[in-house]
Amino acid sequence: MNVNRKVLTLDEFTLQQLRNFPHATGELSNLLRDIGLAAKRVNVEVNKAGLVDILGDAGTVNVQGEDVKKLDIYANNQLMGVLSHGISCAGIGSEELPEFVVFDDEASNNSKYVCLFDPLDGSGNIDVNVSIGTIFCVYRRISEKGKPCTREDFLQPGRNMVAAGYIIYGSSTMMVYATRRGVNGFTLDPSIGEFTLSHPNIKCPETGKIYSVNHGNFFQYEKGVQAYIDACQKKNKDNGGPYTQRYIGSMVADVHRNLIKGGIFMYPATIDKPKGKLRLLYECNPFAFIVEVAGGKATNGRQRILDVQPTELHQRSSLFIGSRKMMEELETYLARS
Ligand code: AHM
Ligand code: MG
Repeated sequence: MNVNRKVLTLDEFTLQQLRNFPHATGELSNLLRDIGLAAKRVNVEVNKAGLVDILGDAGTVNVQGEDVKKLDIYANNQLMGVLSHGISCAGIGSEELPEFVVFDDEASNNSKYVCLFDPLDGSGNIDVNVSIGTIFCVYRRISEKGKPCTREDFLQPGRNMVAAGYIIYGSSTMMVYATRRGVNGFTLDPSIGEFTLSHPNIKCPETGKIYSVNHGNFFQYEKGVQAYIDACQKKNKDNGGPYTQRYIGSMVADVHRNLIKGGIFMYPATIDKPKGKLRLLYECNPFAFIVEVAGGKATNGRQRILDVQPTELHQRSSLFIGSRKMMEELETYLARS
C-alpha cells in the first residue's frame, strides 16, 4: 500500500505550528493530542451505538457481565482519563459533572492549562443515528503553577481562551480546532486511525442563506427575535432572502454546517427557559471563540459571548452565532425591540 505523504496528521500539524514559537513548551500540542485520542475512542463507541442497545441498555449489564455506561458518561470518562494521565492539564470542568475536577498530582499541578468540555453534545440524537459531537476549550490557568488549580481558573471569561474545538461524529468524523492563529479541520482517516488535515484555515463566509432555530418555540421568543425570524422567511433582494431553515437539534452539527456554508444559529431565551438552554462554559464559549477566529460573531443578544464574566460552572445563556453580516442584520432587529 502506498502511504500518501501529502497528508498532515493532527500531531504533525500542531508540532509544525509549534515551530513558530521558539519558547513554546508543547503543552498545548500534547493536550490536543490527548483530546484527539479520547475522541477516537469515543468515535468507536458512537459507531456501535445501535449494537449497545442489543447488548443491553445504559445502566444494565451486558452479556460479558460488564456495566453498560451511557455514551455521554463513557465520553466523559475517556476525556477525563486521558487528560488526567497526561501532563498538560491541571484539571477539568465537564457538563456531565456537578463540580470541576482537580488532577492533584505533581505533573498536573505543574501544567499550565485547564480544560472544559461537553463530552457528548446532542446525545438525545444517538438513538436515531443523527450526528453528535464533543465540544472543548482550553484556558491558561490563573492560579499559581505547582499548586492545585482553583475555581477561578474555570470561571474565566471566554476572551481569555487559548484554544477551542469540537469533534463531530457524522458521516465522517472530524475534529475542528481554533487557536488565535486560525481554525483548522481534520478528518479521521479510519484506515490509519489518524486525524488528517482536510479543512485548512476555515473562514466563516461573511453571509449565508441558512438560519437555524427551534421554530417550535417561536411564540416563546422575545419580539425582536420573532421579527428577525419573520424577516428570514421573506423575500429580500438585499440579503438574498428568503433564507433556508435547517435545524438538526445537535448544536455541533448545526454550527459546523453554518461555519462552512455561512449561516446563523440561534438558541434564544424562552418563556420556559428565561436564561436560555445552552451552557455558557461548555457550549457557547467554545463555539463563540471558534466562530470569531473564523471571522463570524457570537452574542447573547445583548453582549458579546466572550465578554461575559461567568459566575457559575453550569450557567446558561442565550446564543446567537454565525456569519458576520447575518449577525449584524439580527442585531438591528434586537435593537429595535
Ligand atoms: P444537551 O447538552 O443536553 O445535548 O443539549 C444541547 C442541545 C444542542 O446540541 C442543541 O442545539 C439543543 O440542545 C437543541 O435543543 P432543543 O431540542 O430544545 O431545540
Ligand atoms: Mg450539551
